[in-house]
Amino acid sequence: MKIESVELVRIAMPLVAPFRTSFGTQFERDILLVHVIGPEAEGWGECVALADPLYSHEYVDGAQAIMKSFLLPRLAALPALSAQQVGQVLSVVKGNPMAKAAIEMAVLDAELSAMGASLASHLGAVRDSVACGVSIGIAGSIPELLDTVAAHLEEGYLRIKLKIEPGWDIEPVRAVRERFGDGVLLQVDANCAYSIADARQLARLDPFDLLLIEQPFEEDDLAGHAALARLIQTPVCLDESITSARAAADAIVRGACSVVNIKAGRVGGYLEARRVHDVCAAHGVAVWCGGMLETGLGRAANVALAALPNFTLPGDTSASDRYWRQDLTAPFVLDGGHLAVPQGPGIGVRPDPDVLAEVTTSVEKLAWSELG
Ligand code: OSB
Ligand code: MG
Repeated sequence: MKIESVELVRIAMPLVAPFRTSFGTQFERDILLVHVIGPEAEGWGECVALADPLYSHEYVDGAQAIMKSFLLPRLAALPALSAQQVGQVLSVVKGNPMAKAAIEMAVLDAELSAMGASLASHLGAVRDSVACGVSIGIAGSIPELLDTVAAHLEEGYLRIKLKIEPGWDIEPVRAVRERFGDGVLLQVDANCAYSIADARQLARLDPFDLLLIEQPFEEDDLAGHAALARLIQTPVCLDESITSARAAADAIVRGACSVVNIKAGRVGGYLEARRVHDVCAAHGVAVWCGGMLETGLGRAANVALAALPNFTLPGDTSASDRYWRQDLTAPFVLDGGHLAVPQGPGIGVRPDPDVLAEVTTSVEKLAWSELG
């Protein structure tokens, strides 16, 4: 794959509604896109780092800086580049998986586009549509939450995930169960807001037959998650803690989780995400595809990933209109609770030039020959 230049494109996209989690509220997304341009093909990557380092240590300004100073120069110095090499070459730089993942996604998109192959087929997809859930932020009140859940069930979402934190856990779950019944697939996500001292409180979720509780404790607290898993009936799922395929294997053998949320950005790319999928499958651990409030670009790649065989639970791969009034790509539309897996070359979608122009806040254009 030959590259002539790369553009680091920053966009600002207002969310249709504020999204509140235990770590903060997102009103809009400030997103870094990586656009690689070569003589035969071009490719797009979406960096999922948020504006502030609150979900993980990464943040969007830092991601742009590390790409420019350390990641892109290492790739540009190679005599030739393939997507498959990106992870290996960049592994000498510590951390920064979201920055690395965005570059790998752009190179993969360009390379597969040149070959006429879809990302889904390249990753090993076994279905042409994926089951979708929706992640619902912490609401201002229980009635407000119930209205939001009702609207999403009406739209056809197959699973509801409630964000929780101390003071907003048992009551919202109870209210949703009472109003919508036992048939609704329901799970919760704490984004690290608890500690093992809260085990008794979290055990109070047991009667509500949740699919799982996602990341109750800090990222590095595998021992705590393993202890909790022994104390409560709700299956423990990890998000923030799963930083690689090795971390997934480690968490599983230690009994820290029985379900895994896979996010390509958090593990350094879609190719490592596939390895996480494979490790979990080998251990009989179900996985589902997480989300980071992506545009249609990242969503396209997530939906391709979610089409792999061991993605047996509905993902946080919601339709475009759950996030944006106007998506950057042709919108993803829910059809019977499912999104169609893009079949075109590469990630199968392209930014709409008019929308892109409207939301772009800056473009940094770098010549490949001057980076290496
Ligand atoms: O923990 O899964 C999370 C969004 C931003 C950061 C972290 C998380 C989330 C979500 C939203 O839950 C998932 C989505 O719909 O994209
Ligand atoms: Mg999560």
